[in-house]
This record gives sequence, structure tokens and C-alpha cells, in this order.
Amino acid sequence: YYESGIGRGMGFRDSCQDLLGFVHLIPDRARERIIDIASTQFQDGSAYHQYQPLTKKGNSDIGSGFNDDPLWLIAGTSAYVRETGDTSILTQMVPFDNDMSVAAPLMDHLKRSLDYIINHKGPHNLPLIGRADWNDCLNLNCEGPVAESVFIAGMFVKYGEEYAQLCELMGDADEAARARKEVQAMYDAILKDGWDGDWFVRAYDAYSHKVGSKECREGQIYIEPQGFCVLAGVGVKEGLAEKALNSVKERLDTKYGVMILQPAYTEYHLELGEVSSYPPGYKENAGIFCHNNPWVSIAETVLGRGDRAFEIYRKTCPAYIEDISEIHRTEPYVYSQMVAGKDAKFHGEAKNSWLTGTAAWTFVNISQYILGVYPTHQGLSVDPCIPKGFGDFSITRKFREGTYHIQVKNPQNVEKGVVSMTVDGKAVDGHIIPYEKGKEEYNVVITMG
Ligand code: IFM
Repeated sequence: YYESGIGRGMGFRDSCQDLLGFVHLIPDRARERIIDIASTQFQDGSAYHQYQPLTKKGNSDIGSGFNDDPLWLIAGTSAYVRETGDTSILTQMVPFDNDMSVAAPLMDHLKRSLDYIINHKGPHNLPLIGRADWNDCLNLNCEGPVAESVFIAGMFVKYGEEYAQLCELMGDADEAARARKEVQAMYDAILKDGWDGDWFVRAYDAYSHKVGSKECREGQIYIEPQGFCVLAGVGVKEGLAEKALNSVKERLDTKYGVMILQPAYTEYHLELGEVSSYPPGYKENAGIFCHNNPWVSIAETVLGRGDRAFEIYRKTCPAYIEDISEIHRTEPYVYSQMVAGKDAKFHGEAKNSWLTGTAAWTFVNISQYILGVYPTHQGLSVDPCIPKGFGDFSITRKFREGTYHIQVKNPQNVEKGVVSMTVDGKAVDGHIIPYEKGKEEYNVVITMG
């Protein structure tokens, strides 16, 4: 089962997402990794899909054209700066395609990431998908490059806002405002053409037909846009986010986790590509990808549904599934890329252990969204979203130079909501503990209600 993951080099998107899970542990190595990854970016903001960690060069055998890649660089950099407060990385000169004669500050790389998406939109004003997005097997461009991705649109809303916050941090209010205007336009485009009535559409194919819609015979609903649009906040105030996650529960949920799509494809579709080439229930054709289950769990926390968020967390978490080891079959202490979906003969059997971005996303989910300790540019935010009956709890968190002793009280047994906070005995409004440079100890009491 073991997957070493070194054969083809390391993925641009995967490495950026891995950063989310270790910026707090080894920030110096994270910084180096960000610079290495950004150094393989092209001047137009696009990126090699993979790079070789030893030569640190982009892999030209695979090339570029996966249009989610540029946005993951914003995700990783934002996580690093929020965690460390180290804005010097943003002014560091970083080459394009490893050519130092065309270097630019990292912040300019991030701008090009954002602009790549803005400059590559399709007929519905949604981002062009290119060769594929996060779902490598959704290859839609059999007839010219017009296919669009609602998933990338959701990413743009999330990471466009994080980019705007970095601009503000660097004192560039105009650029922050420009980014937010683009984010709003994308939000509107999702609501206009990316909504299918009960869930978010997955994409538009090369013929401008919907993918992941009730209009389709198979592959009517996909997990990725439900998780990512909602975690980005899309459709929350309009009541659509709740509908989308209810549809996920109704149509994609199983006792072993949330499947990637339903109904599974039973025949090959040229206009969809590799996704339809796998047997039903396996891999991207209706398997359970541990990597994107946390997106749905995080999305549930955005809606304040702690019971459901934790239920999803538990379904793939190795510590909770030891009693199904005979079914699961991979090493009982590790996440696998995929667990066979309900259409598979061996539903619940896992494959490709270790080959997954699950660890980082699971860590982000449990620590930053369920327990709710989230690093912001202003300081640590504490806003838990927990299952009912979880009780009071305490957390010790190191953040920059400080150690935070956080006690969470929940007298009314709510799933989400902070009514008061004290820091070193003094009441503080909201739930962000103001960061004080050089301060080493913080004693925090949070009361939920
Ligand atoms: O997102 C990808 C990842 O980059 C490589 N493995 C498969 C995932 C889903 O297609």
C-alpha cells in the first residue's frame, strides 16, 4: 500500500497545501519551501504542476496548465505570514522559472497568481479550468480551452480575500480594494451560474454543458465546490450554503466518509476525461478522498454545525476507525489517499496510504476550525465549533514568541459562539487575542454561549 511520493517530483498545489500543516512547527523550513515553490512560477502567474525538490526546478515533462495551482501559492504564503508575522518574505526577490534575471518580490508573485485567474475566465465569467483543477482527472477541454471550474471560483473567493489582507499588511490599500472588487465579481458569478438549485455546480465543459448538475445523468453532485465555496463563505447569507451541505449529507455521505461525486460514472465520457475511466467507487470516480473531507467539515463549522463537522472528522480519522481495520486494510495509523466508495465491491477499503494532502487539511480542520484556534494577522482567534456535549476544554498553543493557555467554558452546551473573552484577567471584545510583540505568556478564558 505504501506510496513514497518521490517518483514524479512534488506537486506545486500539494506542496503549497502541505505548508498549511507545518508552518507552525518548522517556520524556517516553511519559508524556504515557499521561496522554492514560488521560484518555479512563470511570469504570467501560471506554474509548473510539479517540481523536483533536489534540483528545485519545475518539471517540464508535465508542464503547466492546471489552473488552481497559482492560488495555492497565496494559501501557503498567507498561512505562513499569519502564523509567523514575518512580512519580510513578501519583499524577498524571487525568480520566475528559476531565472534570477527576471526576479520580483514574492508579493508580486502572489499578484500574478491572482491576475492569472482574473485574466483567464470563460463564458460564464468563471475561471477557466485548464488541464484540470484540484481534481486532476476532470479533463474537460476536449474542444478548446473554454471549460470553467466553480471550484477554482470558490478558491478565488477564499484566497483573493487572504491576498487582500496581505496587501493591507503591506500598506497597499488600493491593491486590496482591487482584489476585493474581483472577489465580489467572482462571488456574483458563482451565485449566477454556479448554483444548481440545491448545490453548487462543479464546472462547465468545453460545450458549456454543466458538470455536477441535476441536468447530468451521472456525476450530478461533486464534493469539491460544496466544501470550498462554503468554507469561503459563498452562499452563507443567502441560505444556499446550508442547502449545499444538506445535499452533501443526503447524496454523498457514507459511513466511511464523504464520496467525491454521485452517481458514479458507468461509462467513459470523452468530454469529462479520466474521471470517468475508473471503475465506479474508485479514485476520482466516486471514491472517498480523505483530502477533501476536511473541506466539508470546515464548511460545516462556517455554518456553526459542530455535531456534523465532528462526525465528518471522525469518519476518516485513523484513531476512530480501528475497529474497522479488517475493512479499511491500510496501516491503521495513517490517512490514505482514497477509501472505496459505496459503488465499489469493497466499500470502505483504503488505498494509497501516505499519498495525500489529508494530514495538513485535517490538522487545519481540527485545530483551527473545530477547536477554533486560528492565526490571524492581528493575533490568535479563538472561535470553536464543537459537537454538543463536548464539555469545557483547555488548549496550550505556541504562537510567535508567546505561549497561550486557553480555557474554553461552554455552560450552555452550544456548538458555536463566543460571548466573552478575558486575556490575563481583562475583558477583551470579540475573540481575537491581540498580539503583543515579545510577550511570552497569555492566560485566556473564553466563554461560549
Ligand atoms: O489533487 C490531486 C493531487 O494533486 C494529486 N493526487 C490526486 C488529487 C486529486 O485528483
